[in-house]
Amino acid sequence: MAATKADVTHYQDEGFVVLKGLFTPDEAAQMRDHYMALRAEGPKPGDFGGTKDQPDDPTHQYPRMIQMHKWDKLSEQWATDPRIIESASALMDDPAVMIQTMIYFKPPGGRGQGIHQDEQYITMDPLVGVWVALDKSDKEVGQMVVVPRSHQVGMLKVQEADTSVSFTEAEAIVPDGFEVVGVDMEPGDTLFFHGRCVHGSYANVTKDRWRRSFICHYIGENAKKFEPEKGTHVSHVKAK
Ligand SMILES: O=C(O)CCC(=O)C(=O)O
Repeated sequence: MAATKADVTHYQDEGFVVLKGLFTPDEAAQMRDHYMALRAEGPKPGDFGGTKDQPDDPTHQYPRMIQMHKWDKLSEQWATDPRIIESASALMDDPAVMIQTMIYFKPPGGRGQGIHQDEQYITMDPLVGVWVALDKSDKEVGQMVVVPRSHQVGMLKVQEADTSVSFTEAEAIVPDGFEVVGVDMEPGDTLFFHGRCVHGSYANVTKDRWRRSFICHYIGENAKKFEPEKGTHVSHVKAK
């Protein structure tokens, strides 16, 4: 069930699209169980628990894993699933090449990630982010938020994020007139967002619900690397 023509139009106009039920709830549960088991094995290369100024953030106990496809067969299989590859290729209008995998656990009380454009991290275009919900994802658990049509305004400046709610230290400065919108998702629903669509999340304010997500990034086969203008890359914000 790859992206339809209507999905492509929505993505082009708004900068994101949700493909409901791209993965089944059973597949989402399998991913969840798999990554909890991997996490329980202990530290993995590239673990990121967020800025150190909030030592009580449970994300430090459940750090985000990265590039699992390099050492875990199932991650590679899920990240190259034809449902994602065909959809990402149609949305970018360029054959999709997988470049990054991540699993963000966001346990109860876990911080979110300051809003940003992915091209403020990965300076390649076209780029698409793919976010598979592994749990029910709503406002309370710190669902994904997006800024519709922000992909049309070019690269935005960055500033220091509020690290009491963001586990990363930089965020995009969103121009006036744009709105931050939450995206409700069920396990298996998959959000595709343009490399310049501002997105991120707030904290999980529940005491007992997790918000796990499998996140991958793809570039177009014909993507070009670009030099970020001063003040538009997350590395241009001082690390805490
Ligand atoms: O999962 C989140 O809360 C944010 C993820 C994100 O912004 C990203 O992977 O680029």
